[in-house]
Amino acid sequence: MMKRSACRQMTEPGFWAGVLVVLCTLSMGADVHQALKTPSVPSRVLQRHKRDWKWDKLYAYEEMPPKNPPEKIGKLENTFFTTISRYILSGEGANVIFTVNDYGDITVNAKLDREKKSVYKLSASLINITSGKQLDNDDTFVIVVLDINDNSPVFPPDLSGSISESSKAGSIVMTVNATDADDGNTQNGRIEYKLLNGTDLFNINNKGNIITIKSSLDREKQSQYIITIQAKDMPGIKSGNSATTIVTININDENDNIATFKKEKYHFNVKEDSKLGYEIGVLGVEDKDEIQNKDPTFTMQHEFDEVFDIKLNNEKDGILSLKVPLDYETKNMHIFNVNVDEHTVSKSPDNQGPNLQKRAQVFISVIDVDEPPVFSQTEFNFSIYEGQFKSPIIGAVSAKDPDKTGYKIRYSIEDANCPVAVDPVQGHLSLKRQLDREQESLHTFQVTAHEDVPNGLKSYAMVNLKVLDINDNAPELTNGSYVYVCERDEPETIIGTVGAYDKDENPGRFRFTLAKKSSNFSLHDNQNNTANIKLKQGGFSTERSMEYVLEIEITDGGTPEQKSINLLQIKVCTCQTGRRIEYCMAYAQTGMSVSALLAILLCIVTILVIVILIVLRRRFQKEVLVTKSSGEIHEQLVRYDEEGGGEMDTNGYDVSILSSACHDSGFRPGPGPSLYAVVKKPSACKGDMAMMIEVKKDEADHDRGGIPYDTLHIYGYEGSESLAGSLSSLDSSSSGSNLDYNFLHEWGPRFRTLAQLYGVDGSDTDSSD
Ligand SMILES: *[C@@H]1O[C@H](CO)[C@@H](O)[C@H](O)[C@H]1NC(C)=O
Ligand SMILES: *[C@@H]1O[C@H](CO)[C@@H](O)[C@H](O)[C@H]1NC(C)=O
Ligand SMILES: *[C@@H]1O[C@H](CO)[C@@H](O)[C@H](O)[C@H]1NC(C)=O
Ligand SMILES: *[C@@H]1O[C@H](CO)[C@@H](O)[C@H](O)[C@H]1NC(C)=O
Ligand SMILES: *[C@@H]1O[C@H](CO)[C@@H](O)[C@H](O)[C@H]1NC(C)=O
Ligand SMILES: *[C@@H]1O[C@H](CO)[C@@H](O)[C@H](O)[C@H]1NC(C)=O
Ligand SMILES: CC(=O)N[C@H]1CO[C@H](CO)[C@@H](O)[C@@H]1O
Repeated sequence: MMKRSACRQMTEPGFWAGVLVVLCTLSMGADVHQALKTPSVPSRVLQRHKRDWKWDKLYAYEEMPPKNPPEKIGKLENTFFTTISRYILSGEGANVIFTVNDYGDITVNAKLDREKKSVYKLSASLINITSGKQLDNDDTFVIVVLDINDNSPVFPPDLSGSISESSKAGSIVMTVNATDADDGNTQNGRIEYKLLNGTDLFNINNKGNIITIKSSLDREKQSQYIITIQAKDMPGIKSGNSATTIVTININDENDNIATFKKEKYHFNVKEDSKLGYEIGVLGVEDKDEIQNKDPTFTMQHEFDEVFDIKLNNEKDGILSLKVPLDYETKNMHIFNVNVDEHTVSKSPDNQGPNLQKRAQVFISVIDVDEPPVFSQTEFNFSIYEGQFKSPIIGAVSAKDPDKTGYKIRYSIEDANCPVAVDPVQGHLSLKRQLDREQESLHTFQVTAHEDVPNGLKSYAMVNLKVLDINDNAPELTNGSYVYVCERDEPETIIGTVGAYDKDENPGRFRFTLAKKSSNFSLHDNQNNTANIKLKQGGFSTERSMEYVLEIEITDGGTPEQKSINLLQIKVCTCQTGRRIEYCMAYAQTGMSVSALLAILLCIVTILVIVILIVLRRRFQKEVLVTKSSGEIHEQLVRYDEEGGGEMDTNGYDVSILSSACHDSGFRPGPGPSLYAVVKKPSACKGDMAMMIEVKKDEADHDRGGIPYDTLHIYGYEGSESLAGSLSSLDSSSSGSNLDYNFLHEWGPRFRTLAQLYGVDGSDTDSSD
């Protein structure tokens, strides 16, 4: 049975108002279950045991303070109930919150909270007190906790929304959802919303909690609004629990303002030597929109847009820069108009009208700067024939001072190695030395022009001097070494092809002829810079050790014609079929190299000198030494590459000079053996002779630039009373047997062999000197 006593307890106002509403609904005869729409409470529980268990729906109000005696909320009834049986409760809150007495009355012993637990599930059983036996099957039932309006709506923290400034009236800004812990199926848990301020601009529909705008907003006027919203439960009734929150609404920017100039006139100064792209200055513009919505475009007066350029900087101001260099001497002031415009998404009402500063005047003063000279060309190209020297002028460079002062210009070439000199006043270029195209065909150098004042400015120009070719080189034979004749070659066989090469440019076509006719070979000019060597007759054999040499004259096609005679060796070879070489005749003797020849010559000369020394020695021994005053000094060189030797070769040296060298008794030999200069003749020459030899020896030792160190130097010394006689070994050898050659031992190890040949005994001389 539902207890209706609660209606009597509605004493506290406000808080209990919600309960009152519920109860009044109930008291008006409506089914509680249907009114609350609680599906968890069955309309008829325990249909099966209808005859056994019987109770009505059980409800208990939340937040009721426990009473004494505890409040009865219902009664358990069972058909098997007798005085000796008893009801027992089990399940949620059994015997603590809910208790049952001997008569089946269920009471609440504690304060309930629907927001914590809204339904309690219990089961009841009936037992025989004496036997303790169950008298009926257990059955379950529920106790529903009824809601009272004990919770207020709660807003989420930090509510904010945004809307674009051009949005139309009625556009949605945001939704605001507050929550109420009370039963949402009752008015206790339902919420209505209300704007407490800002209602002139915003609207909130009290059910859908959607905030809309009443009219378009202008971010440039106010970019953020803070409004207070109230949420209240028990909609439609003045009482109820409420909460308020602050909502921030941001207005998003749109490009709805056009850009305008901040000033009517802009003045700038620019130096005339400013580089391209130089930033002259800033044309400040005003645009109330946020930076990302600033998009000004500038248009310049015609023709000036070819000189100047306007770009946007990060602040979306116009940056005026140089497109072409300025020249003070041509134009020292530039005045022009610039228009600014902007395409906007929408139009802000406060940014329209005819008085906007959409045009500005720009004044640019060009400042004069002392500029360096300017060459008439940045690069000069000249050409001259090689080998010329007398022809004085190659060409001329010229430069001017662009300034008003117009200083004179002086020219110079800073590179000292440059083969060209420049006239400092006229700028004429002339050759310092002859040029050779074959060495360097293009000379590139810099000419400097500088103002003829102290600390004058300089500028440079490149000059390319091309050296033109003249035919000054004779042609040469190429790849002649591949020409050979096979033993089995028939007459008219082409045994090889020769080509020609010329250092000069464009020599025209080479012509080939035989300088000396050959009975065995002929030469055929192919008219294409090659010539074929043909065999006139066969029958060559490697047996006969012959090497054939053709003298080929090659003429080039230049003017003047240059020709050369080239030797072409033709070997005789045994060949397999197809002229494949098997074996070629070797020509060892004739093929001897020049260096080998030189070496042989050197040996011959050395032996010769030694012989002369010996002869001299013998002569001094034989003859009575005659004191001589110092005389003329001769110096002659023996050259290696001269043929022959011996006394007959008077070109090489003058033997007679040597013979008189040390008849002088004052001769003092040098300290050690050193080729000819040390000829040690006991007490022969004295004073200046010895000095002379030392000086010459020293010269020879330290002369790096001259003749190789191993060249034999012969220094003759002849006194005024020269008794020059023959040095001939034929003359002197006959009496040589009784001579004392012991001095050879004193000359050191190089003369040991000679000493052993001529000397008496090598052992006793080692200790001397
Ligand atoms: C607020 O509740 C409505 C429905 O009641 C829902 O559509 C909306 O998404 C909710 N908004 C927020 C911010 O939770
Ligand atoms: C609304 O009230 C809040 C809090 O008092 C205040 O900060 C805000 O500026 C008010 N808004 C308007 C539009 O008056
Ligand atoms: C000079 O010659 C070079 C090529 O050698 C050429 O590139 C250049 O244009 C020429 N300059 C002038 C001014 O003729
Ligand atoms: C020799 O030179 C000529 C012309 O340059 C060429 O045609 C020919 O093939 C050469 N011969 C050999 C064997 O290299
Ligand atoms: C030159 O002429 C000869 C004979 O006409 C020919 O065999 C050869 O191939 C030619 N050489 C060149 C390089 O044209
Ligand atoms: C030509 O060759 C023959 C051998 O084949 C030789 O006897 C003769 O001397 C050669 N003539 C010349 C000019 O080399
Ligand atoms: C109603 C009922 O069953 N009562 C029984 C309770 O237990 C005692 C002792 O077992 C019985 O004598 C009663 O008949």
